[in-house]
Amino acid sequence: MRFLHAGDVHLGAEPESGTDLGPLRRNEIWETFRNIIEVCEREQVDLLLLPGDLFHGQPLLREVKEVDYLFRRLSHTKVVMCAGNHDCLLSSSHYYDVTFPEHVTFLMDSHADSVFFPELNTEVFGLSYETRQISEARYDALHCNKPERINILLAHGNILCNDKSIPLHRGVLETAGFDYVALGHLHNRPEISKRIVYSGSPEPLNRGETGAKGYILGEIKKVGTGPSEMEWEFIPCARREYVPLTLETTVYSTELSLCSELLAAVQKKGLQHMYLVTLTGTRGREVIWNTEALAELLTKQGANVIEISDETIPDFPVEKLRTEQQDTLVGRFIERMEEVESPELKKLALQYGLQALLARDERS
Ligand SMILES: [Mn+2]
Repeated sequence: MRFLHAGDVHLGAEPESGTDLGPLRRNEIWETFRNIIEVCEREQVDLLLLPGDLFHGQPLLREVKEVDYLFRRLSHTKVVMCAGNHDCLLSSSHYYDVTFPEHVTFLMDSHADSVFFPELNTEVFGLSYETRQISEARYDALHCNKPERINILLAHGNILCNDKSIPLHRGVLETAGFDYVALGHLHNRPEISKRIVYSGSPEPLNRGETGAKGYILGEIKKVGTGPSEMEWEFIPCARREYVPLTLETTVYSTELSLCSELLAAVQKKGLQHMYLVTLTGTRGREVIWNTEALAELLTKQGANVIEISDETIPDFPVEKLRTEQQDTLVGRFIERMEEVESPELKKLALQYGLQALLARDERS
């Protein structure tokens, strides 16, 4: 039985909203979902698992119709889905207004339910959120009592900590007899175990979601009632990633030199990605990096540099100051700082202290 697991698609979300990228990102999330459907069709995947938050919020009627249209393009794949906290089944939900085709099972009940596919010898369990916050551990009572079947659970919640979603307990899930637990809710794909898996979201939804994003493609084989054979892999599919980039500057750096260094790094990794740049190292004492102008300059050249944070420190000629200003406050300050044991602390204390003292000198 071959399956594709895609949690937290968040259709309708608009990451980077308010910028030129916003509308693009909104469309790209839809395109990625369409691609996932195409993968299922092309590879004749048996089961598509959507464990919640297919939509970012309450979907519009026309959006549910789009999803229905895409589902109808599947000639072989069975779909099992449930609603998560973002697209929870409020009584006014437009999920109720569209009848998905027969090969789609929406587990709409707010308590655990299941669907069995005899031709796949597979039973899929799950439930839907009826409200955004649920504190009841609704998955904990589940136990598979048909070990001859492939048993799968779709679960939407946080297994790492309590965040007002349905609490999930690793120990309980591990002993409940599931061959595979398809988790949704955490977008960054924390590794849990071989059979308890977060797919993460197929597109990054905010700047905290760095790195590759995609879905899980796997296969489960079961003979008899023993443990099943299973393998899966993570398939990256995001149109763009958030890529953190660190650039070390020196006293010789200029705005134009930084621009060309950053542009080269961006071109190497790919112009499509969205870059979160951190400047570290030192800078000339007279320099203040204009990070906004720098980002703008890079954007004009086709690089999506969406954030630059400046952690550089001004370069002071400490040794020179110490000998030349022995008898002044500056010299005495440098002497005293020699007593600081931690090198990190010493560096920062010197930086802030000299900045303050020398600025005072320059004013007088
Ligand atoms: Mn969620």
